[in-house]
Amino acid sequence: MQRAGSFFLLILLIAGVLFSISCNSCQSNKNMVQLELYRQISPEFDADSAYAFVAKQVGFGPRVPGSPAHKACGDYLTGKLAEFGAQVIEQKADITHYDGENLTIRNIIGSYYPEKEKRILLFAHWDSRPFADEESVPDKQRQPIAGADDGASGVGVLLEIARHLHRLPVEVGIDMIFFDLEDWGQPSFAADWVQGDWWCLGSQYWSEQPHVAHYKAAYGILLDMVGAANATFLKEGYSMKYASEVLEKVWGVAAKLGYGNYFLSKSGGYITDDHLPVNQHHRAPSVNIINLKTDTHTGFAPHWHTHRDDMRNIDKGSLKAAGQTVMEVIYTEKGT
Ligand code: AHN
Ligand code: ZN
Repeated sequence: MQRAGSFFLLILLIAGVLFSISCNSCQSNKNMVQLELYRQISPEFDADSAYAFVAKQVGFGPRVPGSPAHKACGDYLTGKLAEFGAQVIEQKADITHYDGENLTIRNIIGSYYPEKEKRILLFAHWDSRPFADEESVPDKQRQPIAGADDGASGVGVLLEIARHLHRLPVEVGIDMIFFDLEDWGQPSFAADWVQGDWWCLGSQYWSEQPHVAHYKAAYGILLDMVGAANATFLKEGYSMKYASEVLEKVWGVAAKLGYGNYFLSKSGGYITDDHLPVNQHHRAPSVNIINLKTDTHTGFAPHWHTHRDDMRNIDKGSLKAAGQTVMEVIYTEKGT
């Protein structure tokens, strides 16, 4: 019986349609297998639209904090969130970096139904790395990257979700945060290593000083590097440690939608990323949807922190899998 059930499932998966097998009557009647189609609740995530939002960001040039491209892209993102009906708050803070450089953090926050108590936090980083330290040639290592996957992809998916939130409401409050200064961690070629947590400066700041006093969300979802072809979203370590229920919920929804080939039931390493301070400061138990690899020396895709992280690496199938899954999660969430 089980073999027959698996056989059916395999065939149907190949057809690209997800079925759930209701097998209550299997024991009494060997030939009775009921197949039930999972009906998607959320509106159709448009991967072409998400792709265009990624391309638009990359078109500004590297979004290195302090640069004109960074300023222009930040203005674009605040404008889009406002256009899509969010209440926009910009959080700015001056910090001094490991190299003594003074930088201003610009976190961009878009809120839907700010009056609602039950909230879901969706986040990504919008800055791009000032270095390509995974390049082998020293000259190339000192140039900023385009950051199509690393940065722009997560923000592009969230903008597409914002576009839908404007048209069709959800039952819960949503906060989208585009964090700044995630990716200015010390480069591998740094001569003197300065002790400190130099990654995720925007999310560290917000986690300590949230835009709303005592902010808490029911849960949070980070999208980091969700744009490359054949992305594999492994179960990242801190996500399992701090937010295992959220992780099972999100991965379960992905499986029901037929994206089990992206959201794998396999654990990945612990990644210092924007969800870490959010979890540590108890702002929301948060998971990281991030493309992790087991066959590269970095643990990330081969284009990570190189000049190959440009639009050639962006794949609509991966954007769709990540985007539709997150949309289904929020559109099926009940308000209390
Ligand atoms: C570390 O490599 C320590 N963190 C990776 C976080 C990251 C960088 N995500 C994107 N770029
Ligand atoms: Zn990065």
